[in-house]
Amino acid sequence: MSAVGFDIGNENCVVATVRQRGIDVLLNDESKRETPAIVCFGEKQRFLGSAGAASAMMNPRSTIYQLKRLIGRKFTDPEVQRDLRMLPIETCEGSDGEVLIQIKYAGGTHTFTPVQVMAMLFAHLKEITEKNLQMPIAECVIGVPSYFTDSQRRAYLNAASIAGLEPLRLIHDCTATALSYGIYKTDFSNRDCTYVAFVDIGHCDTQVCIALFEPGLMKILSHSSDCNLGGRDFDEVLFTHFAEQFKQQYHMDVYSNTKASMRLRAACEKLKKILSANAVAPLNIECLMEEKDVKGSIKREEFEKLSSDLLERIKVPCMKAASDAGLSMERIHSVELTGSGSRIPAISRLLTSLFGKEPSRTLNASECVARGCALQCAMLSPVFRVREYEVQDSIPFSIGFSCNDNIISAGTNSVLFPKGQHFPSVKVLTLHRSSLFYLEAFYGNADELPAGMSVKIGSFMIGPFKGSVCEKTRVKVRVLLNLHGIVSVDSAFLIEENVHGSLANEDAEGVNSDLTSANGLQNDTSVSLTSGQGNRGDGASRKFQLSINEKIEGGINEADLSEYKEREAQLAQQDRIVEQTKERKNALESYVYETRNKLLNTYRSFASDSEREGISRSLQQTEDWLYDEGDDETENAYNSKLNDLKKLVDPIENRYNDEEARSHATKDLLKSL
Ligand code: ATP
Ligand code: K
Ligand code: MG
Repeated sequence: MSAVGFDIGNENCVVATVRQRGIDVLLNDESKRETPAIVCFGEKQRFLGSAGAASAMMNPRSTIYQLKRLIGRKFTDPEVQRDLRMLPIETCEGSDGEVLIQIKYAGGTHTFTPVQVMAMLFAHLKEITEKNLQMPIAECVIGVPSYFTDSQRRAYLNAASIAGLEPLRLIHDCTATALSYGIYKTDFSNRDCTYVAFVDIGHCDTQVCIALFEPGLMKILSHSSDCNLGGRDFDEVLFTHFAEQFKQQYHMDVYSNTKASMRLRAACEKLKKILSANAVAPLNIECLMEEKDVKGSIKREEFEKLSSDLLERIKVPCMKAASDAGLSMERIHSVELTGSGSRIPAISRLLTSLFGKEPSRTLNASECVARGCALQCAMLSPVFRVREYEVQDSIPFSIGFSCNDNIISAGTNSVLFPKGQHFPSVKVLTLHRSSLFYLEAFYGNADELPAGMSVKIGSFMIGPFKGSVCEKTRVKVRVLLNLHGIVSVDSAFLIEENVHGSLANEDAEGVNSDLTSANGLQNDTSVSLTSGQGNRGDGASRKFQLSINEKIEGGINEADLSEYKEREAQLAQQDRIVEQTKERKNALESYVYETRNKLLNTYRSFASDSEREGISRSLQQTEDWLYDEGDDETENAYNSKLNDLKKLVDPIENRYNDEEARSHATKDLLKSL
């Protein structure tokens, strides 16, 4: 058994597993620890991960990257539109408002949702894992940004399920990082409590959390983020700078040319990385466009000046996280800086002045999320024994419920799950209803959400009520904020009062049970919901289970999901066939060359002149065929050509083998004499 963790970055994915001793990061097909989050559709097959990155330049219009930006979002979302302008792929709006990606592939135009494409990436990561571990896997933990909404989280789960994965948890990236930091830190035990800030600057986003470490416990006090601030924004600063410069210098409009833009962007990213270690960096691109070579250079100082607005913006989520945690900067014991986007030296300087202490780099900046995910997977999986360690995460957005436009409030809160609430969490609502009703779930504060995200989560139809219920009856609804940070209505019961049995205080409408934390889920004893339909036995009241129908914003129904699964299986099968065909073609090619060689050497004295001539002719014909109509044939065609050749060559090979065996036997015989 193995516990698996996936970090799905906008640019790079990392896979980690927990084995007997410690956590390993797995290598992909190219022996790299990071796998590009790229899906590329070639002429006949898909290229995933590293292979996708290698084919991207050749297939710019059928290469999908930055998937994290599109999944679970609406096509008309201004942020999505802004991202799509940077991607050279064809897209349109689906019937549910989702993004549809149109790809020319295998002789036709195919339409995929971001969920389907994410599933392809998941399937690829699953394959990397299975190759490494040499066994099938399904259970895993997947990292998600804390700013992901309900629909984005559900989209990840759907993608995972299409890929045959069973996530035990979607865990916030920063929480995973904090876990991989905290579980090995024992020097905390001496203090009462220690506050640590985690700052992750990735490719497209910046995430911050403040964690409290106590012996055996880690509590996330706050999450904050800027989902539009990452390494790619620094690339864009350089891109704009040089595009402008080249306009003046070479009179070329890079923006007008897709390939030139892609190449300049890639060159700017390289330049930025060079500037992290050097005071000045050169830029040279041959034949950028209109057959012109371009040259330029930039100093680190100038780059920092150009990116001063971006740098300033990093402070915002840091200050917000501290203030949401109710902490002044002095009370934060240390700052852990992660994410490869954080390697720009100016970022460390900025954080040093903000927090009043230099950020540490105790953790492996690019692997800590995946490691934390793998650890969490081991902790959740019953087959692993991991040190007792409690993880308490908190939600970054308030979640409310309403019924017939009346907001259901919990105590002084107008929301059911206030921001900062620990989860998983269960709330039991008591409502008085006489017929079918709807509960609406929504984000309680639009300002907390990333710009452009809808506050709607979904609606839950409760009922119909069986038989005739004339008077308003008590209905108990269990609302769950689960381990993935997804809300749902877990169960609903109609409570039929026995006139004498009911307790006055239970008659009030409202939230009459608030069971928080992971343990709370098991300790939910105040309402016994396990007994199901029927008599409760004590004569006080009877409960009847009501059916629940959920309609989730941007959700996928079962029929579509199984269609996507089937489609993914077909595509995977198609890829396998293409790979096998390539392999058979190679086998035939090498057989031709090897045999030709052997005829001149080892087989020479075992074939007659006419045999040699005949075989040579066949070899030549096969070679010509391979270059001509046989260049693109089926697996069977290659196999049958190979068999035809073997029929001619085998008699000679047999003679040769017999002779070899005879001479060995003679030698052995001589030796034994
Ligand atoms: P995200 O977390 O936003 O989804 P990700 O996890 O894929 O994305 P990372 O792999 O953490 O992102 O970081 C990728 C970013 O780090 C890229 O923008 C890359 O240019 C940048 N980067 C990598 N090395 C350096 C370096 N030496 N100096 C500056 N930036 C770097
Ligand atoms: K990553
Ligand atoms: Mg990341």
